[in-house]
Amino acid sequence: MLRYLTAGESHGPSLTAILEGIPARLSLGTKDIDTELSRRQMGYGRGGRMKIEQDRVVITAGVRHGLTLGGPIALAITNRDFANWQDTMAPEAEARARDTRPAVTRPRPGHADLPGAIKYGHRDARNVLERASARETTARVAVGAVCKRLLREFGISVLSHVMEIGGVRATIGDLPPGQIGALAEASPVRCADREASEAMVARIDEARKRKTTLGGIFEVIVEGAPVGLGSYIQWDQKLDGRLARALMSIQAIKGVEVGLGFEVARRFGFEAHDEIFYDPGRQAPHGLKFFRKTNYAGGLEGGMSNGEAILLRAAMKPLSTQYAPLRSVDLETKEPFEATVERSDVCAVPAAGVIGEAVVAFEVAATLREKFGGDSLEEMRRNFDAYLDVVRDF
Ligand code: EPS
Repeated sequence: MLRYLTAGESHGPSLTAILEGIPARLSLGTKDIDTELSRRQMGYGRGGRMKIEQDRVVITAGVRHGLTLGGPIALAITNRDFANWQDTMAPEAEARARDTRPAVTRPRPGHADLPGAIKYGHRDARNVLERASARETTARVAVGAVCKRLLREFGISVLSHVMEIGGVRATIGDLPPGQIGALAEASPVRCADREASEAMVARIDEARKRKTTLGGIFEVIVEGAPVGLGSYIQWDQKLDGRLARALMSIQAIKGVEVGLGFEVARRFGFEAHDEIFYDPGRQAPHGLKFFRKTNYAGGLEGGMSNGEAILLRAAMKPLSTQYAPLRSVDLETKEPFEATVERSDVCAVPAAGVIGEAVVAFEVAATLREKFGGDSLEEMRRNFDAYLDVVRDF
């Protein structure tokens, strides 16, 4: 079983993740992870914090001489900003007397502040927001990077691109996923449509001027997944359900679509399903001779991968921390208030796409581990190859 946990506060000393279930003998270096961490930090619309942080991983367990050992892998990423928050975030009781930052008693609409403070009995919403913060996604991207490394061994790749920011929509057309990915990497908002990219940047500038924030939509594409990951057998084994939960669990995500998504509800049945064809000479990397000419299902049927590309989209709300805040009520005085200025990002949709890749990579890797098992990479590969032989001859 592949599983992970993260720990860490936004302005605490560091973020930590433990990932268990990666087979032994997978080649893994800090570079594999750092590349993904820096991709998450880019994107037009980020705030001042990203100038402080230069996320780098330290692998503290599970890897020796560049190869995984088969035990839990522990990953740590230092928060450079902690240097400015030591007394505020120190674990020691004595530090409280030295902390000059006032308690956070003004909950932001849309943030975890109010329900979190009531639920955990905190009078200072800092005790909530530090963990609820999207800074936590750094640890998830580190985990996702290891999963991507494993997926690559089996010819599976995961990429993302931004489709919409603040109502500005990209037109992508029928480009192959690899090209969409490459164009997105070259765009300041990770959008494959150059014109839309520029309009998105202008929209972000407008939002900054208006002291507000913007959300948007990104798409994650998984290429090369073999047919049969996930299962229809039980509700919690359905890959589409697991992917939707994973994406929805990213901070600020409010909607997830698979394939056609909500559009499928507006069509007749004959325009909603992907007809099945067979070509005995087909040279698919995963061996499947059956294929589709459309991909309305987004590569998922009956909770299983069907051999086509997996297509997922997620909608992100505008960030709740704003320079011109919405109306709220002070937790202590119960008085209404309107203004507190907080450092914040204007738009984090480009980063959210990278995080989407990470959580999707984890779920796909988890189903791959479930299906093919193996304690070492070699054993896992033998099981995988034996299955592909069956798929090829089916
Ligand atoms: C965040 C608020 C901002 C963001 C942060 C998420 O941080 P700060 O309060 O320190 O200015 O920059 O995102 C990150 C630090 C990150 O690494 O993505 C929040 O409240 O969620």
